Amino acid sequence: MNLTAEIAGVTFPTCIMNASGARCVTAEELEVIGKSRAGAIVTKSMTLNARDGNPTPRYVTFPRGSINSMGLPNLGYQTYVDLIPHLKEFKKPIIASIAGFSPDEFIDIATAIDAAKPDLLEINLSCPNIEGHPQIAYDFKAVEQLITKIRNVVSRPMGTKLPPYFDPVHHDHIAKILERCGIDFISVINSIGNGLVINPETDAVIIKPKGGFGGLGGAIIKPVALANVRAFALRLQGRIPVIGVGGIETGQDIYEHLLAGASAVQIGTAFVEEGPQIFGRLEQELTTIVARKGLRSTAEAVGRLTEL
Ligand code: RRO
Repeated sequence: MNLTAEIAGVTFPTCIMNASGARCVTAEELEVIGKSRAGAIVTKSMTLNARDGNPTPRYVTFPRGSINSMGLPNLGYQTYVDLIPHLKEFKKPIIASIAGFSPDEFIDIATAIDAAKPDLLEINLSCPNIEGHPQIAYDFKAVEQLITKIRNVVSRPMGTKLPPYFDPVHHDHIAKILERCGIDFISVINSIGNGLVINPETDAVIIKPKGGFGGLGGAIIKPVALANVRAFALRLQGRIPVIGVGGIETGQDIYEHLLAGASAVQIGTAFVEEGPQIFGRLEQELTTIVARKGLRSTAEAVGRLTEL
């Protein structure tokens, strides 16, 4: 079975990789991904300076989901710049995720990381967990201004990590902006921002930052993820490939993302919970399903969803 994917001219040995944020902060964690069957190494979103992140508990699972408010813990972009040559030894694409607290920070980080030649850059416009810093992706004017500036300093393929949108008008609007700005791929969705999970035994929230509000992930978010993959795939028609993220625990979930129009997928909560062996398991499960459908490659499944 051919499980490869091609995104922005880069070939991925399989279409299954980690999502930014999941076990990908330290050199050791990134090496584990490199040695695993993951089809790429995706870094944690990197900021100008190293960050410890928010106070704990800041990531908790509950039945069929997770809530996090990590607060961008990462080693600072320079450490990742220095690490990229080593990570290239694993012979799979490297996606460097970047996040800034101002346009100038985004530009400084993008300039430096671009020079280190990761295979692709993923611009995170959708972190929900920093107090005083709203998710940029919900401010369409700010998105266009920021992406235009970053595009000017980046020569590598460059995509954006988007949050879920909940109205077709918003999908229309953001898709047009991404096309105008020369974006090479999108990853959808980031966690569903600012959910609240309550423990009825303790009458308390389950994570500490932001009064218990945090980004939702895991199986419960799959329908929202699929809707966003589908909405963007229909609008972008392959001109900008879509990486599907959200709610993937099984090969069946990946198959659904492919049908909706994802060319590749990223695994967040399930990778955190299961560890690196998840990539081999998902590969096997996906292979079985795609073969049963009579297809020779996962690429053949992309966008085949039918409507009633
Ligand atoms: O670090 C985080 O709190 C975080 C980030 Br940057 C993000 O993009 N998405 C998320 O769920 N958590």
